[in-house]
Amino acid sequence: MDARFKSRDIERRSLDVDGLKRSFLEWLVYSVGKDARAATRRDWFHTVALAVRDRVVDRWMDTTRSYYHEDAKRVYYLSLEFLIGRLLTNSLSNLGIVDECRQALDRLGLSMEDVVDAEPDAALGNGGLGRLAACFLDSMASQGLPGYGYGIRYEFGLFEQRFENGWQVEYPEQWLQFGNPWEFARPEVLYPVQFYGRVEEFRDSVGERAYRWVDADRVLAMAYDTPVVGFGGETINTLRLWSARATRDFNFGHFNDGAYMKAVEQKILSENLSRVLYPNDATETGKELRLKQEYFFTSASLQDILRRYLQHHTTFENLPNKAAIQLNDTHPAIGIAELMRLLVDQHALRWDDAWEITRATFAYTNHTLLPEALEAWPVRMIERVLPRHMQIIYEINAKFLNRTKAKAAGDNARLSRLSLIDERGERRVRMGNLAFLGSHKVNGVSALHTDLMKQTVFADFHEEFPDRINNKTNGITPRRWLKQANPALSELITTRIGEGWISDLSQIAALREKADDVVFREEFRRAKRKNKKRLAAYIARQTGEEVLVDSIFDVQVKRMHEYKRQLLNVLHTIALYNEMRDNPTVSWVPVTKVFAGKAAPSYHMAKLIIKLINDVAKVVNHDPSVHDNLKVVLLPNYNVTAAEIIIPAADLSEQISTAGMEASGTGNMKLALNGALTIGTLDGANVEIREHVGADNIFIFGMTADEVNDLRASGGFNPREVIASNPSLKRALDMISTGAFSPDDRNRYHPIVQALTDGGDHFLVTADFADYCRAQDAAMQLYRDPEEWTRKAILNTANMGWFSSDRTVNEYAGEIWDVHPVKPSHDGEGFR
Ligand code: GPQ
Repeated sequence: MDARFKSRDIERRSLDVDGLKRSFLEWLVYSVGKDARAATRRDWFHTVALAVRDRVVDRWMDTTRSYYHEDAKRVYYLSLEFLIGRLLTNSLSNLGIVDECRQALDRLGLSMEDVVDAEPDAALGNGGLGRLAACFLDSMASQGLPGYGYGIRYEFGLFEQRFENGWQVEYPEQWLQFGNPWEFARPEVLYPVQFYGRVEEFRDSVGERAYRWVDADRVLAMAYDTPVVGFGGETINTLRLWSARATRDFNFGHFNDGAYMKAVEQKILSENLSRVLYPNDATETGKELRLKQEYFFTSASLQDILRRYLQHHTTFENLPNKAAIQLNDTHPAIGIAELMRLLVDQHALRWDDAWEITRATFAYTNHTLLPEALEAWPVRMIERVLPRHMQIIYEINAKFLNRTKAKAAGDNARLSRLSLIDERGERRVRMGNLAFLGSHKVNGVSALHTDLMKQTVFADFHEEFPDRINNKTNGITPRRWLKQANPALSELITTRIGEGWISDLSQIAALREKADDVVFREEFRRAKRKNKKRLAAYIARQTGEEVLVDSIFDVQVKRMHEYKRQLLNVLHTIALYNEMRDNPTVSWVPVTKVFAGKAAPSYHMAKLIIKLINDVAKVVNHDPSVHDNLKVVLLPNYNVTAAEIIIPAADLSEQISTAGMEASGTGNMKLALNGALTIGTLDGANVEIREHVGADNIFIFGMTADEVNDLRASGGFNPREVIASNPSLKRALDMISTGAFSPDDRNRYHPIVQALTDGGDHFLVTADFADYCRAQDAAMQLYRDPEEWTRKAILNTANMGWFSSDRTVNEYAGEIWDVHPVKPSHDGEGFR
């Protein structure tokens, strides 16, 4: 081999400062096409990302090849959302070369922060569901589990949120505008996906009735692969995202007619499939394009999974032993009908065999009990878009109901609840029921949520299949959410207990005894203060507002949703504002209320709440009578990157949803791990967080899920009575309703006041207000005692080990997937 080639080859893998620096310069010139004098920050980001990617590729291929050679059972995580955020720090950190990279950049006169900040935030998701998928990818790779992510390569991620005159305005998020250095396009990995057309019945070679789907439109799914670097860089897994391409013969007829422009238009239209992420969170849309997106990525993924399986097998009975497919919510649930179609129509399996294989392969995770979020596609629409799948769904349903009917002994109400078809009003396919029936395991995402699943949405199915529902409490990756986002605290932790916690978060329990160590407390506070300064600077940049670093940073960051009750927090803010104004001589604990979160563009109430927060901020922040003791900020465009700055700086974590409504929450875990004390209801995973951190180290308030249920069952309550009996609540609401925060439009908040009063206050904001204020007071009193506060904060961090997504993923691997770690062999050139 040419010696020059060889040395460059080695250089590509070198992990020391000199080697990194040399390859940065080489990449800058030969791949980005700039010299150091002309290079922009973005050029440097691309340069560094490409050089880092070089260091990943060999091990990535080793990993893939090891899975292949061992014919290992793989898990396929099908998700319409992956909220991965930036990847540069993540890759460097998991490869263990952050410092080397910083020094190499330093020698080139560049700041690491500038380079890191030039990376766009990959927001291919809305909120918790999408971020969970990203945490799972990290955990699977970090534990050597053969796990693949499958999703859509949206050209536009979740919209960029700006505030104009206090209102949310959405702008397109063009994250791919300047190219994506992490991905590899795979133009040869291409699968056809069909829509529309009709079904033809025929007799197969042995005279059996068979079906084929004809006259359909066709698009192609093209793969883009992103390496997923596990901690330590041993295992590099794959996130495969599909992009829609028009077929080459697309409407060839138009060309013959000379209607060239029309053909090109058609091509553009068919590629719309992967254009944009739906911005809904925990709501269903019922749009045909969304259904097509779901089928598009599911079908392509299944074709890819079967192709991989068939490399080693000639029959399908071993599919469940070689592939576990996890459905992240019902979005890919059409895959159950699609796998049946592929097995029965294309591979000529008998129905019953195909069904057994399908059920043994799929598992389903439910993420919400909210009825408005449960997908139900009109039968009419599925019949038109996916005619063969509609037949298959009918067949699955008929066989199931026939078997149940005998048992149900004429209980028609029960039968109609179990049906895959909702016959009330326009007939619809209940995707949750399909997912349940077509899976061998169905899980909820916190202990409470799983219990409620058994009692509510899936009560009948649970009775029918008592072993199917199981719990897998969510988790978060400690790599991104502690090591990378909070270097100050992670370095402190590592100096005291070593770095084992990074890959085994249970080891963080060793910090418990440090809670009583005054020196450690001082250092813990110093780390928090550093993060608060960083956030204060960010707030100033983003909003122009100066906040006190020594105030309580009281943080509520999450999607804007009525059930998450940002309104409860706003009402407390107004009440506190009034108290401070009424008692100017009291020495108040200064408070900074930090909000961030996007509202679905069509969710008018959530957008009105955004405007209210901004209006309240305007009044409070400019009122000299509160002496800077209270500040309110709503940070724009909350995303993973913003979360990484906000979360490490929080003192108080707001987890205040109406009990029974938040399936789990994962922000609650990130904040507690970073040493924030939680103020929260007994909802979702808050219940388990309390068990782990201890009831003394968390501020719990409000009604329980059972109490909420009983109250609603007994016909609700009268919010007007509650309001009348609580002067501070009454005053706050009166101010909102009379325009104290909206002098330019005094009726602006009528819909909010209406919802909280005559509307019946469905989310029980007024009902929980008094107890919430009591908990807030307790938090403020505690904050006056920094030693005690810090002790509790340390105990939060120390007791959050169980909430690592490594633990969660291991539970899935052991109890649902039956997949095992594979150690990639990195031996010898021949293998590369
Ligand atoms: N979740 Cl159904 C979403 O983020 N989007 C959704 O569409 C649905 C659920 C969340 C859920 O609200 C949180 O409580 C969970 O922690 C999260 O999924 C992950 O399970």
